[in-house]
Amino acid sequence: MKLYYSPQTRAGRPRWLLEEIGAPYEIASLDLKKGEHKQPEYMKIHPHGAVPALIDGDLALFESAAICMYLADKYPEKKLAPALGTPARGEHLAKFRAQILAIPERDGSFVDSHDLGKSYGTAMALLILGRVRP
Ligand SMILES: N[C@@H](CCC(=O)N[C@@H](CS)C(=O)NCC(=O)O)C(=O)O
Repeated sequence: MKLYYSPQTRAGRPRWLLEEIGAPYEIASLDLKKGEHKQPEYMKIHPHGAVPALIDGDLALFESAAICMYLADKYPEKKLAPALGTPARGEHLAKFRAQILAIPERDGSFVDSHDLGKSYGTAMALLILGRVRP
C-alpha cells in the first residue's frame, strides 16, 4: 500500500492506523506548500487534490475516514472495528461519522489531532469522544 501524506494534516489518521496495524506501506510525501497535491498525476488519484489518499493494488481511495474504515475492515484480526451486522458496529458508525463531520462537544472544545501521539487507538478514542478536530 502507498499512503499519500503530508505532515500535520488529516493524513495522520490513516498513518496512525497503518502503524497500529503493522501493515507494510510506503509513504509518498506531498509538499502542500509547493502545490504537489494539485499536480495532474495526483489529481487522478484524489480528484479534489487533497491528502490523504491510499493506493492498495488497483484501488485508489481518498477521504481519511473512508481510508480508516477500509483498513479496519481489511485487517479484521486487529479488531479495530466491531463486526459487520452487530449492534456495536452501528454505534461505532454513528460515533465515527459524527466526529468526522465535526460535530463538536457541547462545550465546543476540540484538541488538535496532531498533539495526540502515535497510537491509532488513542487517536480514535479521542476522535470518538469528540476531542479531536476532524
Ligand atoms: N475530508 C477530507 C479532507 C481532506 C483535506 O481537506 N485535506 C487537507 C489537509 S488536512 C488538504 O489536503 N488541503 C489542501 C487543499 O485542499 O488544497 C479527509 O478527511 O480526507
